[in-house]
Amino acid sequence: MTRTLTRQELDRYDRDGYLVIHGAVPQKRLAGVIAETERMLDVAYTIASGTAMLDVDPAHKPEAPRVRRIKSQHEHSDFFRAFAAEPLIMDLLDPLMASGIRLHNSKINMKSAGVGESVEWHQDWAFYPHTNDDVLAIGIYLDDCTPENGPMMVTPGSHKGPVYDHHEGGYFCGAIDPDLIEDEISRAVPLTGPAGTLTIHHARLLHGSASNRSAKPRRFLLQAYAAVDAWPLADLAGGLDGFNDKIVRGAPILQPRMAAPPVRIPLPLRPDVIVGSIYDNQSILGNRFFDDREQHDQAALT
Ligand SMILES: O=C(O)CCC(=O)C(=O)O
Repeated sequence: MTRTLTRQELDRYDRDGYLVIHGAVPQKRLAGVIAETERMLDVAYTIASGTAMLDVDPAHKPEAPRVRRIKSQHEHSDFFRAFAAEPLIMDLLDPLMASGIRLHNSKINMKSAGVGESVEWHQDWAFYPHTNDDVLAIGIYLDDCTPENGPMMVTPGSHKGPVYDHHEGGYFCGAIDPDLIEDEISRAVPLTGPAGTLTIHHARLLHGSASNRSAKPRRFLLQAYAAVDAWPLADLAGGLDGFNDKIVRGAPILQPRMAAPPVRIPLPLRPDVIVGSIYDNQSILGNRFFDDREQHDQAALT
């Protein structure tokens, strides 16, 4: 059984830029997602450093794996390729994307108990500006998420505000100097809920999350989507065929819809930073909001 967003939810999404839907993913479906996630992590015991699929912490060792993120799970798993087009997600998003739905990216942030790293404040839009901003991400908590284990924090309504600079020293770093958004951060709310809770957040919404110092893991699956008529300004990964292959509902078009949302191009990249790791990318931010970097570096030494 699937459902679409109610009128009330659509109004809230428009006003706040996010939604939290408890119980959205049935237990049986969630169990399948968790089983496939765990299967993909098995390889962590055989690798000494990060791969195209796994982003690992500097303290990672094959005998004591520390995976921060599974990257682009839809490219490495048939299960997740299909899950990108999961009807329960598609039917929810349908009224938000009239021209069809294209997957933009996928990931599973692991935020393991006691060590899970923070994600500094950012807007996804800064990473992938498009011709219009019908761009969003759904998240599914694979574990119960409480204020203690690093919930995603969001600032309601910020999707209608400025697009902030995500550069440091002239390079794109995927994070905002917290001094620039002090007021916004002070009114942020945590998105919590039991495992199976589904979140939707607009690509321009300000968000971030603290490290997980609790004894409970907080795994969070994210799938980002753009309306089929929203075309990326900064890259067309995989050429036109690859781009069109990512359509999960609807048909290809060659006429993007042009709107006028504010944009800033996420370039240049610092040459010594690993492309595809938000953690490495954000590590060049001088003024951090979440204070785990020191503890994290300490852990990496031990
Ligand atoms: O895992 C989180 O809490 C933050 C997710 C996020 O913003 C990201 O990975 O881009």
